[in-house]
Amino acid sequence: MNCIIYAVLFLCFYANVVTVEAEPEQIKASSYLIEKWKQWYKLNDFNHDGMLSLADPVLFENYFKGLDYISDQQLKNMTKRMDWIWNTIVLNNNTDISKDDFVDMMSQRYESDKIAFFELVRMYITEWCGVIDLNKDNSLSKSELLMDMVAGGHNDITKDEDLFYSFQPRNDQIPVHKMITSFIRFATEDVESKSDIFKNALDSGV
Ligand SMILES: [Ca+2]
Ligand SMILES: [Ca+2]
Repeated sequence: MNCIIYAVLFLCFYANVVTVEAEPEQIKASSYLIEKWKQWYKLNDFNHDGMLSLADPVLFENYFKGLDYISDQQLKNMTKRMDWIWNTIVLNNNTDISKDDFVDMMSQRYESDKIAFFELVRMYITEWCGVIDLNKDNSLSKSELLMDMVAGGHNDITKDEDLFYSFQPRNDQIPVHKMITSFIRFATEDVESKSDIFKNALDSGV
């Protein structure tokens, strides 16, 4: 009888050891995701100098400063959001970042905490929509999206319009929530067979 008790205790102990020592599943970023992060980098390189730096959002903001119908308050709001996006998410408080370092940073964020990474991407695109949605109606009109693209150095209007229509807008408007879910898919989805509006647009050379 004692032997059986000892055997049971041993098995319980062994099971605990195995449980404690089991390695947590390592989530590695797929080559498909890394390829998309490189496209994300290029998307943000507004001045096309091959680096991401504060010069990129400055160029973006200067485009809007030249427009008569953008109020001082709108510019102030834009600058505040852009500063946060760049310093917190894109540059991670560096003055500039290379493509390789950007990909390494995203990989490290993704692999250390996938849920936190999803949240980071959600905050990124939500803030972006706050920048683009100039009239704050929670929708992006064609002119709002096109201004955003041109201000960001993506000057091929035909391709920018293709991007707009790929969202299948209703009444010529893209709901902000659709933009947010589409970008989250782009920056976090590693299943290649899933449709991806941003990936398709960037593949076409937007
Ligand atoms: Ca740049
Ligand atoms: Ca709007």
